[in-house]
Amino acid sequence: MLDTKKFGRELKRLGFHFYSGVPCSFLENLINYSINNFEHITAANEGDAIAIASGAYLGGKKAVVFMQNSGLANAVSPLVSLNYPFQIPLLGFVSLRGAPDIQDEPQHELMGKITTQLLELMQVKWMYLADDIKKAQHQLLQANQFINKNQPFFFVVKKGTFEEEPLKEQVLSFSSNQTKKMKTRTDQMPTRLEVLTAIHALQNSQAILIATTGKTGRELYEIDDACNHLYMVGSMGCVSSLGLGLALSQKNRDIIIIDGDGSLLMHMGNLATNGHYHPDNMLHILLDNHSHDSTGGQRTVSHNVNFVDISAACGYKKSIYIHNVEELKASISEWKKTKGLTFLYMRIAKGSKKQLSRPKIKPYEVKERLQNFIKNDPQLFTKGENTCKS
Ligand SMILES: Cc1ncc(C[n+]2csc(CCOP(=O)(O)OP(=O)(O)O)c2C)c(N)n1
Repeated sequence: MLDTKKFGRELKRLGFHFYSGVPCSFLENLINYSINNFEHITAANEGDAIAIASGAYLGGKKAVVFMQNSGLANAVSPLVSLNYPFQIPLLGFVSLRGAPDIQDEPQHELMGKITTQLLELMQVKWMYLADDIKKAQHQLLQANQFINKNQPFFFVVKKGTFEEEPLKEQVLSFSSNQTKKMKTRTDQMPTRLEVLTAIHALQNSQAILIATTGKTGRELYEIDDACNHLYMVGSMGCVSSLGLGLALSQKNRDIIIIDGDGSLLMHMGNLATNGHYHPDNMLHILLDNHSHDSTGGQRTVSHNVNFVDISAACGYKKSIYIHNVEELKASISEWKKTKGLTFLYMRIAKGSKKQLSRPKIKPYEVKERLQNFIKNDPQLFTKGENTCKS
């Protein structure tokens, strides 16, 4: 068995300071160590844990994710469409429930057989974690080399690998809504392009704009391809999780997330995680066109959902219904002064312009450019302009 404390200290020595995941009983002791000792974000879903940790990585932290192998299925979309194209490395620990040599429950049987094949299919390098501390320390050094080359690396963890590590009393924090403004008049229903243009014009020299999957990112790219932008080309639904990890690791920057109704509905548990950790420097804007506009305008079910109520109930400090572009501008300007985790909800028209280009810059280039922006901020700005150039 591994001495969990020794192993945890080794992770720390190698610079892994940020942790996120969803628990599994096979990983219980390591996760307890992480909760007791590290910055640990409990995610609602393993895919979001991947995105939260990836955001922290963008913000300069070496990050670790924990998950049961059943949750590896939840993590497939971000692993293949976020970590792979953006070349974002994470260290993963995935349990091996349903291993062929143990008695386990039927729901784990198939995943137990295919866990390592699934990692291989996703081109994620992996090893079975040794249960001898000397060997495990050596394996960590090997894994670290992959991380240093911008490649994710996963340890597959068998039952009984870690010695007992009791969970200390977890201090519960509560975040409560302070301002909730509901719909009071007719919506202006501007186009997404008009709204994105307004948001883009209002950012300041240290803000980072993250645009959700589909046409939101493509339209932002058309407005301006700046080094403080990130276009979330894949991993639909994970934009605010990426933003959360980034906001928590870059507390002096404004992190502005532009979400879509289809995307938000896909991972609505994020709202609860965001509300609980509630970084002051995060602004979450939802542009609701009641549709999956990017894939042909098919209706979502968002017409039946009150996102202002939901975000408020999840602990966003402010949840505000925005009726028109002027209100949006006023709320963003106000937020820049007062901060606090804020949700701005806005109805927009369906549709976008006919010839909409796609980012020519590769995702990993966007990532590198953003990392440079985070490191060198002022130099990338031309005096008097409010966006940075590549
Ligand atoms: C996991 C996943 N499912 C489906 C898609 C296909 N897809 C790309 S954008 C999109 C619609 C997104 O809808 P919404 O967030 O409301 O934004 P809108 O297109 O309306 O701007 C879909 C379904 C995808 N990229 N990833």
